[in-house]
Amino acid sequence: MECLFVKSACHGRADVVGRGVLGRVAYARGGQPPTLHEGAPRLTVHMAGDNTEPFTEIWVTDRPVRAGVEGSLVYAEDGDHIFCAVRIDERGVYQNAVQSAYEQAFALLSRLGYTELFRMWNLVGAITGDNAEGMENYRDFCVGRARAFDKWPGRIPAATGIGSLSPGIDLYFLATRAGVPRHLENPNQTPAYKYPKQYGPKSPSFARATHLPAADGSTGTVYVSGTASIVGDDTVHHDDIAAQVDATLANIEALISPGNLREHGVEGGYGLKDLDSIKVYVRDEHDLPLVRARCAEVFPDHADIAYLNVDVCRPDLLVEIEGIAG
Ligand code: 3EB
Repeated sequence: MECLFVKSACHGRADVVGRGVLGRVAYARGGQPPTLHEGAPRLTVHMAGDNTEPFTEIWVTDRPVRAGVEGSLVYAEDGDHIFCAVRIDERGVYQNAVQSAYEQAFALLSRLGYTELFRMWNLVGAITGDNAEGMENYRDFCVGRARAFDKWPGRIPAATGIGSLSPGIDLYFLATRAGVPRHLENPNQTPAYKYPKQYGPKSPSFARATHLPAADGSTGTVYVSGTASIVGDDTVHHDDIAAQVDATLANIEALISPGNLREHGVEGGYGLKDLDSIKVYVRDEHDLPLVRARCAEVFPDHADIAYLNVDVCRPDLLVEIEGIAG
């Protein structure tokens, strides 16, 4: 399985043609709920605006794919991996709908035998705005997700939790067979699921990264969660975008370093030059040039890298970065 970013103009790209598609996520200037499109799940999320380019993230495989719809979930599986997407429409309070969407996804994964989630994306409209009861939408979301995970025997994987530009919540998941993933924490950050109550009644359910082994015994793939300028549980470098970018990059480096992988029982290690499928979320449009310049220096020239101008889940966070090391 492999992740590709495709600009709308390159539809017939050679690395997509002839391969199985597990899912397409269009990062676009408007949203559409998930459906089956040309035999594969497609979800369109409102994440691109005037300052950033739309693109489509495509999960491809060389194995045969079977796709389906179950309730509001759309999914495709190849025997090793499953992609699954669901949209939660705008409402006054999200927690019950979030819990139910997660539980439906978990039930599908259990039924089809993909009992280990290894990556999830949570794209939350008005993420730092308030719900109908005056609770921040992100905190409301975290309550529902945490309740679903409380009842799930599997472990908590890497994730992105980030703003989107329309109301409602888009979720998509990747899962695999039991016993395969290892979930990683960052020695310099408090595990998010142990954040203190000041950040919300239920702490965010995600790991800093998830590792999947390679078939040939090499180091394998590390799915790096959305990472921000947080040390311990504190936001550091308020109002300083350059310093927040550097603290974020330092967090990613520490997370994927040989020392931290060894700590989690994984041989080998990675650096920023091993990242691909990178998404860089920037809150303020006027910070985009600085962030683009810094990322161009540190990430490989050949990497797929997308910039998104959206809100981050704490008002004091100016940037969040995710990627895949391998
Ligand atoms: C943080 O480290 C920044 O709630 O799924 C990053 C990745 C963040 C995932 C989530 C939130 C989530 O707390 C925010």
